[in-house]
Amino acid sequence: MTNILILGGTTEASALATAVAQRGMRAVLSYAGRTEHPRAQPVPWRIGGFGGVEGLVHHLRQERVTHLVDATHPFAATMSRHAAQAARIAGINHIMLTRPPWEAGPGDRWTHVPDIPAAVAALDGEPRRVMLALGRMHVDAFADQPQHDYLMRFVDAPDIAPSLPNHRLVVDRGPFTLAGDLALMRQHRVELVIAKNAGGTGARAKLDAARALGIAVLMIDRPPLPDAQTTHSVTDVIDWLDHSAQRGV
Ligand code: 3Y8
Ligand code: NAP
Repeated sequence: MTNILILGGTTEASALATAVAQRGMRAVLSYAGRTEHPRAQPVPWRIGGFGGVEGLVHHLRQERVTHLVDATHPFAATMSRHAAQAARIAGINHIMLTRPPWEAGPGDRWTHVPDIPAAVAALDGEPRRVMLALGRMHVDAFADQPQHDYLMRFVDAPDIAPSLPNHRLVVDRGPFTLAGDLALMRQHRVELVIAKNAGGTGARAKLDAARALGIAVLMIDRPPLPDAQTTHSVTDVIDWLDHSAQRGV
């Protein structure tokens, strides 16, 4: 009996949950619990960490999970590493559903940096109006560059105000639209956008808006992901589920 655990938190994870629900397959979608009101799903969902690799192995065995689909965000590198390790230890089927990295096109003014610290270092120099579209978890790193005027976007209102002296905060959850991000960037006279190379469609709008407005982008490249079976397509995951279920594994 196929029993799927989807590690979620992305547009693709939600699309997969819809596809498996439509086929009447047994699945649970898992959130870390980073946001106050995560999107409801058409399959049962759970919220909270597992307690490292050991905790995840225990969960997989206790819940008799047969297929682990890691559909987390490309920057959720710890979760992805744990998922690959735990699936191997528990001896269950495992696949990663990711999205291709964004690539600069005509008119894009991108500078690639390898990680968050490099993005912070790249902000040395004169004050600028910077859109920090990285969410809440990495904002404190930018305290080393207090001279800029930051526009930040969080999913939830923070309990305590961010420590950056000159900042404005927008509370909004994606997926975002080109019209919305054009208006936001014009309103705040954004001069530079800092983004993670998340890929996918939900966070793309700010890049299309930056291109239209001729604004430079500091693009943070993805952390390395485990060497595991990977696909970019929900349909491929469904085929993988059907195929391995037929093989009775
Ligand atoms: C809790 C689940 C869906 C999934 C929607 C996608 C698209 C909209 C765009 C910007 C960039 C950012 C951030 C972003 C996007 C989708 C997707 C995506 C980026 C929710 C969600 C959870 C999270 C966690 C949250 C992080 C933050 C990152 C905001 C739900 C809405 C910046 C990533 O406040 C916090 O602590 C937020 C933390 C991790 C990164 C960070 O470092 O702050 N996502 N985002 C998941 C969990 O608990 O397991 O609440 O419904 C999901 C989505 N956010 O089904 O509709 O697929 O990527 N999420 C980035 O890409 O840079 C916003 O503002 O332009
Ligand atoms: P992370 O740093 O890779 O993971 C840190 C710990 O959070 C994990 O070890 C695990 O705790 C717990 N965790 C992460 N994802 C989980 C999930 N889906 N279900 C249950 N526990 C989870 O992860 P992150 O970058 O904080 O991302 C957390 C969530 O936000 C993920 O669902 C991810 O898809 C979503 N998200 C993240 C980003 C981003 O920019 N990082 C963007 C959009 C969405 P234990 O060790 O206790 O098991």
